[in-house]
Amino acid sequence: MSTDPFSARASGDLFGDPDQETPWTETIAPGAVLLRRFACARAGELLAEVRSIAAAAPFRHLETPGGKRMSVAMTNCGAQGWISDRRGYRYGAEDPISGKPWPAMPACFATLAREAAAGAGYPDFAPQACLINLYRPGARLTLHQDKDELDLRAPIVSISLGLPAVFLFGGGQRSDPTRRFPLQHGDIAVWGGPSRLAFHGVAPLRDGHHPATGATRVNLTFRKTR
Ligand code: MD3
Ligand code: FE
Repeated sequence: MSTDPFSARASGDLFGDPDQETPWTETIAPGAVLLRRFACARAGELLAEVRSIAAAAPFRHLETPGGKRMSVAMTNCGAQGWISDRRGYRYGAEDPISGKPWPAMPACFATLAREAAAGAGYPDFAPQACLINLYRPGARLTLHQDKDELDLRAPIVSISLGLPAVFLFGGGQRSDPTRRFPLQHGDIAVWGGPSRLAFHGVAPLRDGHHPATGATRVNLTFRKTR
């Protein structure tokens, strides 16, 4: 895949945009908070960092332990990165493609993730891992739990950029009913406490164009892995 994941038009510097929306907060379940449009003002800076991370550690389609190719393309930055292969799901310090450490987590990533966690009631969040998910039309994440982290007391912070997606949010059992939440460019979700092990997924991405990312959605998830 190309090292420049977005369209040529993707500059996306919304700072100072008079159309900038004022952020607001929605609590969707105990411990789960949506900070709507919270990342809009910093989206251009975040996406420029994603580009330079992808130049060093390209987006790739991982294989599940069952041998299926994931439709979402992934890369990582930070001390630890999430990977999947025939041997299982895990965190590791090196990119298996290059054998080198994952690119460092940019200061603006860590700062925004910490601010978002604090805004949702989780002070002093210090993420070790940032998984970067790239969705093209049709890409999806089936219902799953995030349980590869050793410290489940810390929340997960998720930043959505580019095309909108429908987030599926269930309960503690796979069979629990799911609710659907549209996630837009600049939305941040924080999941912790009683919601930390909730089943969740992302519905297939609809085709479209976003001025900041072209025909893609980018999601950053920040985690404390141990
Ligand atoms: C709800 N990513 O990478 S993060 C993932 O949009 C993942 O790419 C989604 O799920 C994406 O694992 C959304 C949202 C998220 C993360 C952790 C959660 C939602 C969660 C943990 C508990 C409940
Ligand atoms: Fe997840």
